[in-house]
Amino acid sequence: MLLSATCGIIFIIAACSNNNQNKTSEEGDTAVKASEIDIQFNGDTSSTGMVYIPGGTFMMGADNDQASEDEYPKHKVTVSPFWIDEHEVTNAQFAAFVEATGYITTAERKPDWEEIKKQLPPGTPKPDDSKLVPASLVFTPPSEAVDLNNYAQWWAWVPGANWKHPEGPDSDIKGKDNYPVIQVSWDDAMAYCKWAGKDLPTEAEWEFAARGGLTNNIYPWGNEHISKGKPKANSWEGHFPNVNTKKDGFEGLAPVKSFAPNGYGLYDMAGNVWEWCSDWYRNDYYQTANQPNGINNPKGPADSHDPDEPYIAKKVSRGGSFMCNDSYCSGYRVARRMKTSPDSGTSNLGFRCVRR
Ligand SMILES: [Ca+2]
Ligand SMILES: [Ca+2]
Repeated sequence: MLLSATCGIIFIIAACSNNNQNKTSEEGDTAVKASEIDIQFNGDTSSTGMVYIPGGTFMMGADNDQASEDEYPKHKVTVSPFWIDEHEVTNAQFAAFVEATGYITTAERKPDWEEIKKQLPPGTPKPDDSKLVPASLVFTPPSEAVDLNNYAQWWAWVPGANWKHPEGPDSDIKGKDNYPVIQVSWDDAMAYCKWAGKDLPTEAEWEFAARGGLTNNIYPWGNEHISKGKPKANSWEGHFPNVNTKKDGFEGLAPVKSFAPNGYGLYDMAGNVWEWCSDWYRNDYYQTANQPNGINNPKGPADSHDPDEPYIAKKVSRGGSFMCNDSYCSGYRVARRMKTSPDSGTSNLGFRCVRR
């Protein structure tokens, strides 16, 4: 449960307080589904803004005693060469996609109770209609120290929150063209990829790229602890989630490329926003991926299982965010795995793309 910081609308039904019940989405209650929007490739085959990753063989998984069970066993993986975005997809890039396609993100659509209840324990009552409105999960830090096992204390289901209004209807992204886009679901990220003629990275591609050509390294930059030396990533410094010392210069999101790149020239592979991968999440997947001769270009398991929330199918995300520190998730480690339902958008989750 500790790592399951994000799990979409399910979460409000279980626990989340709604502190904006009387606000309505300015985007309206559209019920348009992603599949009803025809996304066409924009025709741009250039590699502008992307980095060539040579491919190779590496040991994937746990590197230190902070590793959680799902990072074991460390196992041999080979990935073919690919291209990957040098930074997280930005608001400006996502805006261009929406402008070109008319795409409407998950958070801008009215949730479908028939779909939601499939992800809940049988018999879960339907939530109040006031909660089944276009909305997204917004980080709302408490003023006092709280029990880190209860993430409902720092997440709020906020009607009207979406990629253009990341903290709710009264917020916007003016002047933040070069910030990572947030409040985007896995479905939204895949729609963007389709338009861009790209794909989401597999979990193996992501980790290979994050390691930056180093071997058995804990972080994208090597093994020096994140809090030592000069700031290396946008993380949470201080006592999570109520005290943020901003030692790295940023309380919340940072513009992309605010910190030094890793050995492959990739920015923010640690911190800023978590990044969606294409794979389903299974806590035990590495046990089946662990083959004597290694495994080539793994694409993840055929289905999802998270023992913490067994009714919810989840996709993998990687790299940690501005909300990560050692007391909570240490998500900036290259081996750290996160799991999130594909219909969820949050304040600390974005993506970058690959082309193969
Ligand atoms: Ca920070
Ligand atoms: Ca990142």
